[in-house]
Amino acid sequence: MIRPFSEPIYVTRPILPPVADITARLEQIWSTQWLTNAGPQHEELEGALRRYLNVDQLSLFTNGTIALLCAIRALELSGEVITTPFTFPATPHALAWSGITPVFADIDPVRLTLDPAKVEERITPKTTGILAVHVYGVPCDVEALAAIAAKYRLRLLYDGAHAFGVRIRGTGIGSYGDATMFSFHATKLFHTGEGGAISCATPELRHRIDRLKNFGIADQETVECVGINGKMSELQAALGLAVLEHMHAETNRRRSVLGLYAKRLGALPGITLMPELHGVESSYQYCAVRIDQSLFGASRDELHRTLKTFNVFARKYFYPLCSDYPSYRELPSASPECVPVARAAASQVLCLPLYGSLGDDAVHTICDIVQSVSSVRT
Ligand code: T4K
Repeated sequence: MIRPFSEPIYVTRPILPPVADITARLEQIWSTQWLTNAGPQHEELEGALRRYLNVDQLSLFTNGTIALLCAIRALELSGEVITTPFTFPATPHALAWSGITPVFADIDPVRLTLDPAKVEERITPKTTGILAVHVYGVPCDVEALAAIAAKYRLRLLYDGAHAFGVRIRGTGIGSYGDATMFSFHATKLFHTGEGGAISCATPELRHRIDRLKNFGIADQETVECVGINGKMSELQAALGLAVLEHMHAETNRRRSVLGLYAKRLGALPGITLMPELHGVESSYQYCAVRIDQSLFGASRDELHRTLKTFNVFARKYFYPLCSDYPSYRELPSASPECVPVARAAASQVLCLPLYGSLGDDAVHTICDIVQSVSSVRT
């Protein structure tokens, strides 16, 4: 008999460095009395992350969504931007908040990222860019999207909220397209509590982004453009520097947990794990599985409910589809026949718990529950 967990098991848990590491950094902040506005912790973290992510230009932000808004403005996107419905609300919302119409295109059935052929079908004279998402850290087809962007002279912006540390044949994921947003929310592999960043292709774009996140201020007597406050504080940066020390251990442990899931669940009928693409280093952000009810013997929702009864809080990222939100469902591109692959994915995907402090015993128990749901019905 499988016993429920005595404590809730969540989809993720943040890296928590020893409190002493944070207080040591807080003492530095206290001694300088410098709390925000590109202080020493901020500058140190920006440099460290530029190296870690293997990107030339990086700008830190107070969260990923504001970062996305500033990138959209810096790239002068307008009119229509093609994006995926299979994402977190922040992606289409950042477009809508910028007065842009999100145009949904369907996704690739394996990667679950934008399908380049479907993107091309959605281009109109009003299209100014593509906002693609590296879902669960699985990279988009970056070459195909770059070719489309070049052919139609579109801007290419990536939402890399899940893609911290992903590399394609050694190249940092943030080096693709015009710019990439990273989220450093507490639920992310690397985090600063709340936080984010934009990596971008040129120093000129970086300069514009830096201006936009600081009210457009160029100097004490010059305000160059309509900016906003998107700055990361010294406290956020200090947490990030402490968290960064643990990345190696965390990714190793997550790799091992994912390996255990793959070993236990990989051969079960009706369960598919996300693909490992050749030459791609993963972000180990989520353990997403797809449930094919006809083979598994139970639906994704039944599995989700059963896991809850054992105190396991898996998550249906991303259900419902963004194109089904009241704010977007009247858009022509949101109609169900336009996004059938995304619709199927949203009904099948479940993110199982994945984090460094999750023990092997817990993973085995979660797999036992999954197996029991399947075997009861088959
Ligand atoms: N683009 C994409 C593709 C994204 O996924 C996101 C954010 C963004 C853009 C926007 O980036 P930010 O502006 O957030 O930087 C969470 C996060 O709030 C959100 O950042 C994230 N995506 C999304 C995928 O997940 P919820 O509503 O699922 O969070 P919540 O509070 O239910 O947390 C999930 C689980 O994590 C909890 O059950 C337990 C654990 N947890 C959570 C928090 C906040 C902790 O252990 N500690 C914590 O402090 O959205």
